[in-house]
Amino acid sequence: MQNIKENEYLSKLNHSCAHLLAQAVKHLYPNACFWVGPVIEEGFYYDMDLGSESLTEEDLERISKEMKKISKDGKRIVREEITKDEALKKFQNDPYKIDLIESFPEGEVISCYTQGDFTDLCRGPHVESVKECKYFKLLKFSGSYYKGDSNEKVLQRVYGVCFPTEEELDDYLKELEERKQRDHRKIGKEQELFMNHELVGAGMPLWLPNGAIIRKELENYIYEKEQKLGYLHVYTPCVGTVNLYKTSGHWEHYQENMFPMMKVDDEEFVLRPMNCPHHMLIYKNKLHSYRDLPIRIGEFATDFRYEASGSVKGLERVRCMCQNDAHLFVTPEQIKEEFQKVVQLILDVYKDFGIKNYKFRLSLRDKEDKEKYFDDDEMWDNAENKLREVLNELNIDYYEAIGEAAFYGPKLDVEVKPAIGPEVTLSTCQLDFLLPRRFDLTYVDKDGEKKVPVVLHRAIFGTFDRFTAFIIEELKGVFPLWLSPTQINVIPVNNLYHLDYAKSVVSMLQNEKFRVELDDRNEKLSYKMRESVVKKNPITIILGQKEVDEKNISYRLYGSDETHTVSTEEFLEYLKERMEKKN
Ligand code: TSB
Ligand code: ZN
Repeated sequence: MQNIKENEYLSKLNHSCAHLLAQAVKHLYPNACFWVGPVIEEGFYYDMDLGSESLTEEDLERISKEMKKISKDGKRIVREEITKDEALKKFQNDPYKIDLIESFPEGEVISCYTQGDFTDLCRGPHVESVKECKYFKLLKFSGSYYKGDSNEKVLQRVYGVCFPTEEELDDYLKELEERKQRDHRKIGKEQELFMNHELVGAGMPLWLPNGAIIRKELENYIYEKEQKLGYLHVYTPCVGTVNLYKTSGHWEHYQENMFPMMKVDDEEFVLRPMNCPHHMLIYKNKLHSYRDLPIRIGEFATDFRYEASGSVKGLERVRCMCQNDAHLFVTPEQIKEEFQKVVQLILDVYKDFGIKNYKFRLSLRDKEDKEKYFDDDEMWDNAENKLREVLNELNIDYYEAIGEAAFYGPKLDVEVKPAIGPEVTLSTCQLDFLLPRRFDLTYVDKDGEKKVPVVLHRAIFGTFDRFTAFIIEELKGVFPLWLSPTQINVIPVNNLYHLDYAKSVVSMLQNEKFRVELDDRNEKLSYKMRESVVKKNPITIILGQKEVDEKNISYRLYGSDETHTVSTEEFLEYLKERMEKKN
């Protein structure tokens, strides 16, 4: 899917279609008032106040029909420039537009666009005539707060998309359907990977047994890799005192992302949003010489972050998450090599999972934003230049984004695209000159002088939550053997004659630590085989008289109708090979 905002004509077309939507709504709901109707990556939306009316699917149909009628009529879209006073007069019946107009600086020329009986305040540009907005689809509607503020009124937001040709619209709708099919929330429910419950709370998913198997395997996988790279894993509490987070600077710069403070006896605690402070204290627990560095402290650490209730999404954006976190304490001379190793680890992991579509983003501070970012221009310039230098030396292809840095330093983020919704950050590697200073960390250098180490914060999976969401979608719910909750499904052809042998095969495989299921229901063989495919079991074993007599195993692989018959030893050998080759 191309980004509509990045294509000039598509952008204009969708913007005009948003006006067309508003015009049709105005015909059907004469008292409707409108807030904003921008173009987004996948089309457009318009926020509107329909009084006490709330929309239904049928309403969308009706609105859509009206839009078609207006489009057919083919009125031209005409631009007009007016003064602020004229604008205030023109839109006097629409409090939302008045609010907008009042926010414009004095003396600014205001433009509006008219098509037939409808005029909208708008910067433009637009297509020439509503006729061009012929191939559109209203996709969905939702509630949205006026100005995005939860204390304000709830408006109705209608989403749509428009293309120049019917074919492009059809292609998009087909692709959208395909993406909905692999949405991790849908697959998560079908395969019983995770659930949510309002009594636990929004953004607090519960991992079900099948999901927990995947998570455990991911933990083992990355733990083994990190161990080989010299990481030392720790366990630390998922709370800290307010003072800990005051020391780190989170309290000052990150509080809006945190759960509120709670008092226990005389102490003030917070649920931690990050683990860096805990790891800093672990570093500080001992004296260090330059010979000890790098020290790499890793943890699968639970964090809590305040995310807006409207933005939480399955496992992808949660309020309780588990980071695959580590903090690397290094000397300035070691930054480049350690950074390179982290990038290499990210690339290795992506290769194992077949992740090919990703972008590196160099996330920098916003110099103007003194609230979000620690105020020390020299430190920031130094960190950003150093990171840029490292990335250039490592020949990494990246783009820069202002205002995306952590409050303590710039980051190299890896962005991926979920099935539905905007891009998210998966892996991250961050360069920090600040926190070691705030925690008074030191090491004794070659010359006997005490120096301050530099910290690299890094998370390869990001969080287990987000990574799992992503691979569910990437793999469309078809997990490789090593990750699959059920690895092998065993079906006896006839329970009367073949069940005993089937049971012996199951226990043999369980002894070899495979996750095996036995389907001994009194159902038809063809039915059970079909169901095994629906459940996306990587391997289905079918055992009949021939297998019983010859002590063989016949199996089918997911996605193939071919049956292979082998001895038990050969089968185990085959399994071993597939388990080792992660991808
Ligand atoms: C890497 N202190 C660093 C750490 O040492 C840190 O917390 N970085 S972070 O803020 O970028 O978070 C790490 C990763 O967590 C992100 O790259 C992202 O993949 C993941 N993440 C962030 N917010 C959420 C969320 N709400 N739900 C799921 N995963 C999230
Ligand atoms: Zn950190």
